[in-house]
Amino acid sequence: MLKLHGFSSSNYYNVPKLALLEKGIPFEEVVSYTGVGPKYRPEYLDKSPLGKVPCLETPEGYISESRAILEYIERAWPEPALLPDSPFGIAKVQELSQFIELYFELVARRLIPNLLGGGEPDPKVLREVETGLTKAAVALGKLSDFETFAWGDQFTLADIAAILNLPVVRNVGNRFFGRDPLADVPGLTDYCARMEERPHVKTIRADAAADQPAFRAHLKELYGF
Ligand SMILES: N[C@@H](CCC(=O)N[C@@H](CS)C(=O)NCC(=O)O)C(=O)O
Repeated sequence: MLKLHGFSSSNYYNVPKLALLEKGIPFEEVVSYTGVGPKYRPEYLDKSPLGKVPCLETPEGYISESRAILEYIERAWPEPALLPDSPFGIAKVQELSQFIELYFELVARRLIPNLLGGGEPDPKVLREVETGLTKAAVALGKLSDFETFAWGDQFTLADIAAILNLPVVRNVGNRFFGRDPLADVPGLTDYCARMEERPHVKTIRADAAADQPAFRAHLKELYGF
């Protein structure tokens, strides 16, 4: 059986986890927290070379990087499809997924240590993050109207990217800028509310909440916060 290594509080871990749940593929979860290095679980580096989660253990070996894992899952279990069937549709779903990761997740991520550790961010970083997220929020409306799904008429990898990454952006914005950077994206708030009703999204949220005490204890032990 496939084994997914990582932890349920991680948005990146939840990307392949939600894909596996949506496709109904059986898998086992192996809890593995971050901070891997010479002093903490160095053996995990043989599975995921930078110690990042997620990592998927397959009968043929380990795969790190959520995008590569999604590619493997989609090719190995094409049905139910999480990509449209036209080349253009596939490209548009990948475009939106990549847009969300590069211009929202990776920008907001710069403040995650502050979000987790409680310290105040460097004002320069704060300004850069706010500028980047504000610009991306305006552009997002050009890639999706969020009328039904993120792209097209079916649930796709773009929905997975949106559902799992955009809440991080909202948390960072609300905490550090005192506002939701996504509040004015047309259709997005209703879309997010609809997506939260999906049974597997509920599972993801419940598992993330259940993981919080252990993840917090891990952070305290490893980094002291
Ligand atoms: N590009 C990677 C990013 C994964 C990632 O950054 N995961 C975080 C947890 S949410 C992590 O493992 N951080 C630990 C580290 O960077 O050392 C992917 O798509 O899988």
